[in-house]
Amino acid sequence: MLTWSSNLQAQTLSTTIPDSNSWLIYLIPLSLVALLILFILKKTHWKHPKTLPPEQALKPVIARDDAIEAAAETVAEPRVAADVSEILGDSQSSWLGRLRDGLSKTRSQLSGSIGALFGSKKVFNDELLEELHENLYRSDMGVETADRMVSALRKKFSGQDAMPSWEAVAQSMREEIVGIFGEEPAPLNRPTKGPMVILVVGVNGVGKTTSIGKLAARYVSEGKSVLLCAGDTFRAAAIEQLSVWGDRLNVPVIKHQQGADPASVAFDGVKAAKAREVDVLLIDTAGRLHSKSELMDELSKIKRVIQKELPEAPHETWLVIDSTNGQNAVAQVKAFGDLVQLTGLVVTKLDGTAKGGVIVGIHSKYHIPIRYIGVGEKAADLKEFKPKEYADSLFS
Ligand SMILES: Nc1nc2c(ncn2[C@@H]2O[C@H](COP(=O)(O)OP(=O)(O)OP(=O)(O)O)[C@@H](O)[C@H]2O)c(=O)[nH]1
Ligand SMILES: [Mg+2]
Repeated sequence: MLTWSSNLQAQTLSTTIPDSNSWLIYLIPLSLVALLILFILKKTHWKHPKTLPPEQALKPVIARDDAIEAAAETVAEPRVAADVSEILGDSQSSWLGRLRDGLSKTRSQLSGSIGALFGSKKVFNDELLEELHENLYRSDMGVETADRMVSALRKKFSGQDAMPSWEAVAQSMREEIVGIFGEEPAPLNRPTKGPMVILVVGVNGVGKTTSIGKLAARYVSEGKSVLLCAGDTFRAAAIEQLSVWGDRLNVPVIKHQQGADPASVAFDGVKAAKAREVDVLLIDTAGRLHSKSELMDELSKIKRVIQKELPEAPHETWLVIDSTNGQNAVAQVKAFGDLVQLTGLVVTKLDGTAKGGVIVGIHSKYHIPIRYIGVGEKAADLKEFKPKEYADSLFS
């Protein structure tokens, strides 16, 4: 009876459940189809965030943290990043043209006057060198630099029978200038991980905010993700000015209301930069002519507060100076340098002065690297400082 019923059960089972081999027949093609679907999805939808097209990569990330959410509310609406190449639209050759045009006043002060001097004199003597010294000095190169250049020329050309050609003298001065700066620019203090934080300081009207906008354009064009921080809360117009750059470049801007504590805006900026994993954070600051103690307090508070979020920040602190301010700009380097540790200078408005030699004077006096120079109001008019390009544009 028992045997009969177990046989019956076995028969019933064998008719309703397929054996293990027939399951495999369905399982294998099903798995292959699933794998194929996964492969197609990965190819079409899943990309590493770093490889997103620029217009998507620059879209603000939804922040989870409360502080960042508050800041994210004020983020500018993204626009198409292709605008950046239109805004910059510069090639190396057009930059050299701009640089040459921008330095034309200083060049005529140097090459024009000194060239004419060499054309009018018949003998290479102390009198000629004195006049040459005077011309160099008038370009704001400073006494030490003028001394150095004159001694180099004296050493090279004194005692020669023939008067040296202007071309030979110009070549000598180009070499001296490149020698003062060195061939290679000082390396930037880059973070090993996380955003590079650049704090931009300077007195009012020197071109801080405009330079930040121009720098942002340049970094975006190099494929970097950028965040701007409106740390100048003194005037509503200053916040607006940075926001306009943010809109133009499709770059988010962290900002608070006018009158807010600049240190807390900077703190939100660093926090957002970390959360969004941006490459560069540029922090604008107010350009009031502070008394020294107020300036010290505000800048050191900004530094202290952002270091709570990112201990090694700011990686770079750049002082913006207006070259048309001449010796006043030199004094600003000293004043700010005494208060904050400057890691670079941005020298603006070289197009508006015959005293563009001030760059050489400042560098040989304070040995602070010149990071960027500005030769006009357009975004493409600010570029990395290269001593050879500068020297070639001055003496030609
Ligand atoms: N010609 C010329 N103008 C420049 C250059 N850089 C900046 N400017 C102009 O200088 C003016 C002041 O620039 P801002 O960027 O507002 O200066 P700021 O230092 O931020 O000023 P505050 O915020 O008031 O302290 C603007 O009209 C800029 O267009 C330059 O290299 N050449
Ligand atoms: Mg400003």
